[in-house]
Amino acid sequence: MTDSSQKPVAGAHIKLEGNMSHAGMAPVTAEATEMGAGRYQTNMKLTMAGDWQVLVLLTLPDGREVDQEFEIKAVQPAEPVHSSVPASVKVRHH
Ligand SMILES: [Cu+2]
Repeated sequence: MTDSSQKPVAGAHIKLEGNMSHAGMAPVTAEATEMGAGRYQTNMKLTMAGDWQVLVLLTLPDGREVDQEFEIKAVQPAEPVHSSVPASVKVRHH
C-alpha cells in the first residue's frame, strides 16, 4: 500500500470482505497481516466458484478510514486454496 507520493504506508489495519453478486450467500471476511513496511498479506477462503467483489477496509495509522473495492473474476472450483491475487492499494490524500 502506498500513499500519493508512492511512499509505503506502514501500521495500517486492513479488513477484507468478499461478496458475490447473487443473493443468499454470507460474506467472507478476513484480516490482513503486515509483512513489512507497507506490505500486507491475507488468506481469504473464496467459498464458491464464480466472480467475487472484495471490499478492502483500511484504517490508517492516523485513524482515517478508506475503502476500496476490487474484483476477482471467475474463481474456479478446483483452484488451490493458496492461489494469490496481488492487489495494490493507493491511498489518496485529499
Ligand atoms: Cu456464490
